[in-house]
Amino acid sequence: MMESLLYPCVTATRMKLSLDGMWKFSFDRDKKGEEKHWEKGLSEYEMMPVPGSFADLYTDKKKKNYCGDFWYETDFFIPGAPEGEGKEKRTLLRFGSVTHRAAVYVNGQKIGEHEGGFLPFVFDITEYICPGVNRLSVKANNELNEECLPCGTVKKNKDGSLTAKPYFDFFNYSGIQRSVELLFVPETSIEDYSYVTELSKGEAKVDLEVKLRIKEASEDVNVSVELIDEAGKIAADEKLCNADRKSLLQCKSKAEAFLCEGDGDSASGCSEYVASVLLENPILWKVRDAHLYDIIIRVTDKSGKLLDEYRDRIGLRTVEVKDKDILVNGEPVYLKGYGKHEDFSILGRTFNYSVARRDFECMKWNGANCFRTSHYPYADEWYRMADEEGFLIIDEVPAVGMMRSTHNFVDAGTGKYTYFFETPTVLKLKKNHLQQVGEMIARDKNHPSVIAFSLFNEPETTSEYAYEYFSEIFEAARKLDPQNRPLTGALEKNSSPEKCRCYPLLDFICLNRYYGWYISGGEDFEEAEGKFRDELDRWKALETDKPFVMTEFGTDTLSGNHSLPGTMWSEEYQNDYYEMNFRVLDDYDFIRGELVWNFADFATSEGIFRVGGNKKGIFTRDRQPKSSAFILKKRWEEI
Ligand code: EVA
Repeated sequence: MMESLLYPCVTATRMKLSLDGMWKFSFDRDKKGEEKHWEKGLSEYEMMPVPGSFADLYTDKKKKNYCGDFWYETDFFIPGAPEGEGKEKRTLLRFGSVTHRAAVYVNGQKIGEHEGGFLPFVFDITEYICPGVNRLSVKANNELNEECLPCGTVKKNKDGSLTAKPYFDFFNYSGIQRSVELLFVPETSIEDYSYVTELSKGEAKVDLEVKLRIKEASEDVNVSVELIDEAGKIAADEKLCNADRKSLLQCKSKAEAFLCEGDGDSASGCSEYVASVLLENPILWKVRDAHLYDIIIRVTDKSGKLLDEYRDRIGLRTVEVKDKDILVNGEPVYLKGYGKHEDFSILGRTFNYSVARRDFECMKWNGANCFRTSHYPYADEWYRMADEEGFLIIDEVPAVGMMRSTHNFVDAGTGKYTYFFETPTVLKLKKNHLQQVGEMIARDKNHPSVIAFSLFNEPETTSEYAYEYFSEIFEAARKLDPQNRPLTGALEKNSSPEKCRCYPLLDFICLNRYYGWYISGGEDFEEAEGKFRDELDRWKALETDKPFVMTEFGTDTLSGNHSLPGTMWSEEYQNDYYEMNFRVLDDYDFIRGELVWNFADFATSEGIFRVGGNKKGIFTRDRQPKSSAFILKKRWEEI
């Protein structure tokens, strides 16, 4: 059974302990670590920060670009529980992410594996630990292939070493890049919860569902939920319902409600509790005007003894796509903002509160309201911050590189076809893709900031094979989100209105287009506008009745490089490019958003197309504005 992906919290019944710090670290160049029993203790090692991306900490190029197996190790201390206490707690080990895959050992015993480098995983280690010092070892691997996300390949060098060859345009940062925690949770515990908001005049109906893990199937428990508003008041009176599901649904209780048992799977010791809560004059979560409620879920036994308590923050809002609009709380919203990366100098992809805080500050400064987590789910904290700030997120699974090319950003416009979805590897790839869609939605479903899930970036969508592949992915995803959010994916230039087979699967259509950069750039810039208009006219002619969002458009720009007239790589050229692109977008009413590429300059593999990384940032890598930031500010403050 998959352990709960709920964000860790400390409450009356739950504790957590951070394992972040300096861990032992060793590259395993010959992949002999297991044979040599490194899980029983590393004999040779250096120290490495956790969380951290190892690449940019090194001065040695072989180490920076290391590809293969590598090991981490740390010790943690478990205090002996006083008699009678702690015995009924389970100890869970949670990794925010390990890129791209991990095998985990506690005290030399393997406790599990996880595939995918951008989502959390949790193991129950209760049976593997003892009071006193315990050893935790992780064998990680950062190789790329076509069966796992994100896609790529590896090159074997003469000396036997490997070099990652991504089919994507960002550096293959790796390591234990997010926090590691021990969680102490009760035996009978809250596994998961979800909520769906429906709005009608002056009222919000909130349908709650709580999943419990019950220690003994026969255990009789009560589940209650309390919503607390920003003033610290319980948002409405209490009303209990302790009937079966039918009478429960008729029972419209107020903000503090007892949840009643639904169709749980008691065989697995898991049961579901549901309730409908009716709030009068709810304070809604709005775009850039966030209001949150604290939610406290409690499980008690029949005598009233508290068994488990979980706390979180939720926002009441609805999202839907209707006609050509994206509606939040029934009102059309125009998405303004960025495709981003988790990327910063030295830190690589490590989550850092200060960097994230600065990013929100910059985005707010120039009037943005949205970002796409291109090209992978970000650390939990990004979403929590966006919830507080009223930002909208298009949450993307790491399905990037589904075109066999290490320069796909260039090949995207050429009509090149690589038979990606006609290869036997797609069966395993699909399994991994489905798993990561499942984990992403399980993790992120309760964030009001998340308004859509993006299930791919720039795959080859022109074949029947691609259609079959993605039909399954979309069908599966539609069953997973209790809030039934819009699903989308970002299409590259080869996915033209005539050739793309997959756009009908999307609730709104996301386009990545570089007219004036990869297409008709430089001396040919004058032709770019006409070509861009021509394509949008052809989309319009399809009468899809769906909103479109530009999810990428931009130019590489070296900060401080000036030229009059604007020439490629200069700040003036970036300004000319955006002015032209905006002129075009403003003429098409089905465009419901513009997310420019990229928020900031970011690291990539080395190459003749990249000068110290991708320079399409509106901000430099250290988050200072290029001059186009002011153009966006002016525009977005007016829209
Ligand atoms: C670019 N183009 O060329 C971007 C890439 C991005 O960084 C794309 O989706 O089409 C990709 O990852 O700058």
